[in-house]
Amino acid sequence: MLRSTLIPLFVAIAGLSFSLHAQDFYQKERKKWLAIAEQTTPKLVERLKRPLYTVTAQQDPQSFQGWKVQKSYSTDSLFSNSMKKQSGVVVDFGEHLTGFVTFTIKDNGRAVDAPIRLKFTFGEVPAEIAVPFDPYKGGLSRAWLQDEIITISEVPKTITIPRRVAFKYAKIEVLGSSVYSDFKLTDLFVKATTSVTQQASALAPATPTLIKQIDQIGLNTLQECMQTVYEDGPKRDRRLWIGDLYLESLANIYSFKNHQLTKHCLYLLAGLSYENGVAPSNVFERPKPHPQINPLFDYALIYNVAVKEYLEATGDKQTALDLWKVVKKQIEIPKKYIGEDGLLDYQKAGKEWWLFFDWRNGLDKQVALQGVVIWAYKNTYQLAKMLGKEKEVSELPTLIEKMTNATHQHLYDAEKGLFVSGKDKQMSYCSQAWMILSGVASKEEGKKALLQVFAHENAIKPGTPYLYHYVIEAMIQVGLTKEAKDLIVNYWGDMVKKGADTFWEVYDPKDDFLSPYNAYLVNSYCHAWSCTPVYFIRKYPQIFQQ
Ligand code: RAM
Repeated sequence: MLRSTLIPLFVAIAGLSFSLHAQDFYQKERKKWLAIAEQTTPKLVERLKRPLYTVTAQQDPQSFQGWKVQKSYSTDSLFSNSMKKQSGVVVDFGEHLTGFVTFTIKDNGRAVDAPIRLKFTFGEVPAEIAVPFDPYKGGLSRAWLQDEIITISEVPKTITIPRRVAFKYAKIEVLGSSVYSDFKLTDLFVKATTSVTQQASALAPATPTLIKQIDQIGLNTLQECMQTVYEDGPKRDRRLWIGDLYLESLANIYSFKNHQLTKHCLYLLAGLSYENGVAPSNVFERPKPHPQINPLFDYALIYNVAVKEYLEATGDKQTALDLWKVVKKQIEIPKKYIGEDGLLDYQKAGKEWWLFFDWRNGLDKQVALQGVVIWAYKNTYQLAKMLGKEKEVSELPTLIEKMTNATHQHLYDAEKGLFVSGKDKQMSYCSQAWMILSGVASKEEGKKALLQVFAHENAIKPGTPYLYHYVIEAMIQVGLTKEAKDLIVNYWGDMVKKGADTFWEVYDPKDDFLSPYNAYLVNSYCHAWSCTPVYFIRKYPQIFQQ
C-alpha cells in the first residue's frame, strides 16, 4: 500500500531534475503543438438533469461494499416540503452524470432570519453517501471526496456549486438554520457535460443480454470521461493520463468516433512534454495547460502506440508526422537500460522511473518491462513505415530481435511453461500478457502460459481493469477467444451484477474495498481504463456479439 502511493511521489521529486534540463528539446515545436491543441479543444454538449426520486441507503451484505439504495419518495414532495424536516435526504439522478449542480432555496412561509448552511455529498456509488468520509486515512487528498458546505445568506437564492462533480446520488444535510423560520429546496439540477456528439451503433441482435449491458455501461463510462480531454475519471484524477488516453481512444475508435478529441490530447501531451523530451505521464488543462512532473516509463512508450492507432483509424498523416519527433524521442528512454545481453536493467530503471503496469502490490515488473519495450518498438517501427520514416529508426529491428531472444532465453521457464519475473521468479498474469503482446511468446507458448497462470492459485492477478485489458487482448491474440469472452462476462459482468452504472477504477471480485490509496471511498467509480469491453465487443463481433 505504502509502496504504491510513495513511489510516484518519490519519482516526482527525482523527476524535478528532469525539467530543469539545460535546453528544451522541443523548443521549436512546443508553441505550435499547444496552439493546435487549443484549436482542437472540443465543445462540450450539455444536458440539464434533475433527480428522479429520493432514496434511502440500506446496509446489505450482498451488495457492493455492503450498501444498496431503496426508492423512497417523489421529488415533488422533496421540493414542496420543509427542508428542515428532510435533512439527510438522498436523491437519485438515475444515471452517472458529470457537471455543475445548481439549487434554489425559498422560504417556507416564515421569512428566513438567519443564514442557512447546507452540506451536499455527491456519490458515484451508494457507499459514498452512506459511510462517513472522516476520519480519512487515504494517501490522496481528502478534498477529492465530493462533499461541499454552502452557506446561504439571502433567501430566495439560486446557487451553482463552484466545483464540478461526478455522481449519481446526492445527499443534502441541513447543518444550520434558524428555529424561527423555515425554508424549502425548490429545485436541484445538474448541467451535465460530455464531448461525445455521435451515438455508438447498435450491437448485433444476437448479442447476449449481459454483454449488451456491459457494452452500455462501458459506453456510459467512456462518455462521462470524454470531456475536453480524455479524463481518467471525472471524480478523480480529472486529468489526461497517457495510459488512460490509449485505452479510451481505442474504445472511441469503435464507438463514438470522436477522433478530434484524440488529436487534441495527442497534441496537448506533445506540447507539454518534459524539457528532456519525455512524454508527460499526465497533464492538466487548467488554469493553463501544464504537466505534472511525474515521469512514467511505460506510459511514455504507450504514447507512440496511441499515435499509431490514431493514424490507422483516421489516416491523418499530417498529425502523425507532426508528432513524429516526440515518438522518436520516446524510443531513446529504454536504451540506457538495455544490457549487452538484451535484458533491461529493470532494477536500475525501477529506481529512476515509476514503472506502473497495474495497481497490485508486490507485482514484479521485470518481464512486463521487457514486453512493453519490445511491443512499443514494434509499433513504432510500423508507424515509421506508415510515415516513410523507417530509416530514422533503423536500429529498431535489430534491437527488437536481440531483446526478444534474450527475454525468451532468460525469462521463459520451459518446464513450467510460462514466463517468470524477477529474482523470485514470480508468476503473474501481467508477465504472460506482455510476453504475448510483445511477440516474445509464440502463439502456442502464449496460450500455454496463460492457461498455466490461470490455473495457479498463487499467481499474481491483476488489481485493475487496466491490466485486465492487456490480458484479454493477449488471450484473443493466442486464440483463447471463448476464455476471453468468459473473462469479460465474469469480471465486468460481476460489476454489472453488483450494480455498476459505470465501471470502477479498481475491482477485485474477492475484495470490494481494495484501494491503491488506502481509502476505498476515494477510488474512482467511473474510470476510463475500465471502459474497454466496448473496444473488444465491437472490434471482435464474431467473439462477443453472438
Ligand atoms: C491513477 C489513476 C490513473 C492512472 C494512474 C497511473 O492515479 O487511476 O487512471 O493512469 O494512476
